[in-house]
Amino acid sequence: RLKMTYNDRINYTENLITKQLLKTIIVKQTNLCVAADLTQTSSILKLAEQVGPHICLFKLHTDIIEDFNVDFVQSVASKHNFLLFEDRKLSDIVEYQFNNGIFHISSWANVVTAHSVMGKGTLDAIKQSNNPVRCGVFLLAQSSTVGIISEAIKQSNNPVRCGVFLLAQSSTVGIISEAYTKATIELGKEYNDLVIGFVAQNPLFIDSPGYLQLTPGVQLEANTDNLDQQYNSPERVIIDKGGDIAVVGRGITKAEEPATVAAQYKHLLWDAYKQRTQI
Ligand code: UP6
Repeated sequence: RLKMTYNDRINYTENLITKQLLKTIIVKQTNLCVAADLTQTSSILKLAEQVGPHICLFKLHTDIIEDFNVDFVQSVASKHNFLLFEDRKLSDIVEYQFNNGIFHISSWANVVTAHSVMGKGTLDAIKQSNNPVRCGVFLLAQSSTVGIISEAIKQSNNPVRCGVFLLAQSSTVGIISEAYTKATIELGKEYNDLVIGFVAQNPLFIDSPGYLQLTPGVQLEANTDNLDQQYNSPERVIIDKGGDIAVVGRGITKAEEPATVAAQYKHLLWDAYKQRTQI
């Protein structure tokens, strides 16, 4: 997949969301996904207007939004032709997480992330209420952070008000093992109509051009966010790390002029793609 163009790869997938995403990437000439990790709908809408022309995907963590309502970014998404992405990392009680609560993910998201740790049930639950598929899935195969999440939890939970259980074993037929990444990719391939690709940091599944690699941890300036995040440059992520779509959050959201910086990332990422595919 690494040397192939996005256009050539459309024919290698039957997944309708992957096709739609690839077409958006080609038409807008952008493989940039912006992570809108903001807590107010007004700031998210403002950002969507600013970066909209430069992105293929707009990624949200709706559970951090304080005044969430279901319709709030849908009109900006169609105006600027990008897909809406809920980075929920679904894993537990998925049927309800996907359909219910106050976020109703299945009613508006085109793309969602899932953990493979709980096994097939996660994908089956998404499939049941998503047939025909309207929302594609990225499986988390590798993380861009080092270590475990305890430092981040500790910092905002001091003095300790909320205890944490870290999942060391699952009660489902899970796949926690040294071969987790490999097993995740195998699992994803079983759900090719649902799974768009994998969240990863290295060129994996290179013989499967129908799947997309989503790579977070991208920034021009920083190497780390002083918690666990590890950053690579746009060029490195596309050329060396095998990313097909790069996720940029604070590199753009914290900039004084998000629109200008998003355009800069878009051009660097697209040039890197052209270099990788030699077009
Ligand atoms: N994300 C990662 N690493 C992963 C998976 N997902 O950083 O392995 C997500 C985060 C955040 C975004 O949840 O929304 O990508 C990265 O934001 P940043 O560029 O501000 O670090």
